[in-house]
Amino acid sequence: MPSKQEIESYIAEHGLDKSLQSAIASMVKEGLPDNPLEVIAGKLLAMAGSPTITFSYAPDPDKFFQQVDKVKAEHPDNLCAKYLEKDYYASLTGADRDIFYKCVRTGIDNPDSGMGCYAMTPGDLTKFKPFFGKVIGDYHKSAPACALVHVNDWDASGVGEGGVLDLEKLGMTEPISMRVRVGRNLAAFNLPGAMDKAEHIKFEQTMLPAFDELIATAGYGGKVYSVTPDFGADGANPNFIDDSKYQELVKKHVMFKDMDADPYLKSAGISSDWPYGRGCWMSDDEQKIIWIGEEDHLRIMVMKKGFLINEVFDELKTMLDLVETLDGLNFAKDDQYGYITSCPTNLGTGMRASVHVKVPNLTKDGTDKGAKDVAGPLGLSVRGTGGEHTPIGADGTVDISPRARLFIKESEIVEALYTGVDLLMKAEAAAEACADA
Ligand code: ADP
Ligand code: CIR
Repeated sequence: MPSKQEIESYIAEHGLDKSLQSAIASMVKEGLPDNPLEVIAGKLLAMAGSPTITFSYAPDPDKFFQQVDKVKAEHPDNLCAKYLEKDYYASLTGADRDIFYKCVRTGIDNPDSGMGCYAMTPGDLTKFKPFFGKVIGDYHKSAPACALVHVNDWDASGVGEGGVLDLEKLGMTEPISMRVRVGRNLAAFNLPGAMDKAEHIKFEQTMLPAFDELIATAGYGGKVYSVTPDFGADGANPNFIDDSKYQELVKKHVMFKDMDADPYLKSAGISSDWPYGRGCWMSDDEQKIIWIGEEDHLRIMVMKKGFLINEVFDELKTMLDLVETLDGLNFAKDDQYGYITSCPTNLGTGMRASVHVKVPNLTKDGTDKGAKDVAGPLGLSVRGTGGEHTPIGADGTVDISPRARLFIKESEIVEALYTGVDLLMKAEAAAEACADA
């Protein structure tokens, strides 16, 4: 351990302000621990060159489980709280407990969470399987002991009529907005919750040559839009856009919204260092988009207005095949759960296939409740027109998508969207007939 004198001379040389600032900045990022003074002292000691002293960030089991038990009792639908076990938590030590705490903290900070946890590194699902296995099995199959193995399968030749999913055939008269996205993460990086500012910047820089290749590819082109203020020691960000351009892209559903405003992401550290390492690439035709630095390293999507859902699906598959060949992009996969995503809800396919559909009669009260009552039993999620946790459109437009992502084929997801739209439109027509009667 360094002597008091060594610490004092370190502070004299580097400035107390700078040392404390760094310790406090990390607390602002991570949230206030139970033992702030110890953590600050630990950081000062570490800065003074002591590699041996580390203070655990995670709270001790008795203290933590006072909170966990309260959430367990009051929010039985919170899967994180449901499967958190004191003995297991206590069995973890050192860095493992710290990482595990980071994974589960959001579900306890936000008792109304449905899932309540995120992986911090690609290996967490395996390392903390006694917890994640149950949460994943329960969410995806209502079976905490579920041992199914995910299989990816994009062959949609057998869905609809010869692979065609035509919304006009369901009586849709106006083209609607369709979007299919997949979440992907690079095996070589921490997942977003554990990335620091330097890693966010490094990740963005890693993506730039890959984007250059896309831009040079016929049928893609386009450009990169980034909200990263600068590349730190590497200087200016050539793709930086100002706030008004960012807002314009959010309005067009091209860029994602301010992650820092999402309490679930915030307490998981996923929005940390916002807006560093955040941006997107969009093709010339404005239909192909890749987000960087949101809840997953990459969200790869195709979005356009029309009637043919299979077209969006096929175009995404073609783009994904190309992206997978790009240098340096090795996607993280799990032997049991397929593609690894931060949130266990997205595992497997990482796919959300959605349409914006107008259901004014099911949303007469101005909320999504009526639409959810109908959509829920059909296995469909209802979101607002700005995405998750946003309100529905003033004209009764909602975002609907199949809830399933894991232990299901990609082709089954788009098929489920098509049949789901059909059933929802029928329920909307019935609600209209009821209102007219
Ligand atoms: P994700 O779909 O990646 O899980 P969100 O639900 O937050 O995340 O949606 C992200 C953005 O995509 C939001 O701007 C949302 O309105 C937009 N979006 C989703 N589906 C569609 C769609 N079918 N048409 C237009 N925009 C969509
Ligand atoms: C929850 O547990 O309710 C939030 N963390 C949101 C989970 C689902 N959505 C998501 O990951 N995009």
